Amino acid sequence: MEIDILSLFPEYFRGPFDVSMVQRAREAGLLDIRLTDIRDFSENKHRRVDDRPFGGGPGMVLCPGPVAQAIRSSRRKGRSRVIYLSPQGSPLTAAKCQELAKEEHLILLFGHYEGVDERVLESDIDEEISIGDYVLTSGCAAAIVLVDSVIRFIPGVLGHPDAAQEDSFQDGIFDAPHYTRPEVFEGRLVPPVLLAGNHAEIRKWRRSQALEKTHRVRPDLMRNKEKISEPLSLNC
Ligand code: 9D3
Repeated sequence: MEIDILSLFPEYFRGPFDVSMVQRAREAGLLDIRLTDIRDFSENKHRRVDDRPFGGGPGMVLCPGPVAQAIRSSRRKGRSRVIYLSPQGSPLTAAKCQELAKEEHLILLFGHYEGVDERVLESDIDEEISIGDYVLTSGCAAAIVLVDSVIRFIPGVLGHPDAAQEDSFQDGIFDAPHYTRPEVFEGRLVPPVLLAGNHAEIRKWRRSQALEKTHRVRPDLMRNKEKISEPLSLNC
């Protein structure tokens, strides 16, 4: 997969994309990330790309010209999906990440300052995505979240081919708790079922723990889940 990130701060991304999974995916040739500075497409000698909003109001708006040129310089006919990250977009979900992972080329754009001139969104954007109902200072962090959550679904990026599918949220409930050595830590014991070696019991216990926590913390995720039933004995 190829990803072009269009922004005013290409340096912002160097750290996150040069470590860990992302770095591994890039080295394995599964992922190619290009960072483009929208200022390179400025139409004036001061490299300005923003201006005051028509109609008044606070802040600055990214001008359509440089943004359109930046998108069009990255775009490849019929092969690119152009995503605008903004607080007004449709929410990013596991299903959306999985769908985006099938694309061969993503172009990511986001507002700096108050946002981007609406006309370039109309003419050059395929879809608008938000990463959640809270406000960031810029879309940079949202772009990192999108890249990270999408590339997990590219075959070969995670060590084990089914890992992405098996993870939390894929089937709509939380992960079960994990334990490792020592068996006693500051007086706290590892749940005995995990030490007894009965794998059917362990599976049952993990499922009940996952359901119990999901029910407690995110009752909204429990729709369509099997009822927390008798043999799973819960203390709620
Ligand atoms: C006062 C109006 N604000 C909109 C709610 C302006 C504004 C705030 C923050 C415009 C851009 C931003 C920066 N955030 C993003 O670009 C962004 C974002 C977010 O803030 N929350 C969740 N998802 C996203 S995706 C891009």
